[in-house]
Amino acid sequence: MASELIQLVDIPQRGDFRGQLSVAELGGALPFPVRRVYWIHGTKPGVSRGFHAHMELRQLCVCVAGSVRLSLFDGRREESVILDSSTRGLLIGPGLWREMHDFSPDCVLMVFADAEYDEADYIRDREQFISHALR
Ligand code: T46
Repeated sequence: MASELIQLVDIPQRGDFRGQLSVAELGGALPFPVRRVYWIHGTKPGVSRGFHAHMELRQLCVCVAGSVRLSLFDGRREESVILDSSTRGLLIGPGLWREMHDFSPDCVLMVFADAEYDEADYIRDREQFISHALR
């Protein structure tokens, strides 16, 4: 599935008779050098996360176990996608409000980011984000 907001990239697969092996390599699935990797797991039932945008950060989100619904909003349009495969990742560029919903109990969402953690890069107020996005 492709749209302006939802950018999915295929993760190269190197599995064989022993099982699966997925590779996220610069110049392949990763269009940016990775400076940080984090993963979200053990999410409590009914909990949603995100509710912010980034001013500069670029990320690739890969759901390596279970499933999660990710929605993106650019200030005008909102689209969502279910991530439930370690063979595809969602690229999230700057200037997009993101929310994560419907985590399965076994969900492990791995995120590759192009910068270290910086709280100053976050916009956590939705109205402020909309003003920023529609400037
Ligand atoms: C994003 C979505 C997809 C750190 O100290 N270092 C880190 O690298 C991260 C990611 C978070 N934190 C701290 C900041 C908060 O005190 O961990 C706490 C939880 O972070 P937050 O509430 O921002 O988590 P999510 O799941 O709402 O959002 C995260 C990322 O922060 C964000 O960049 O795009 O996942």
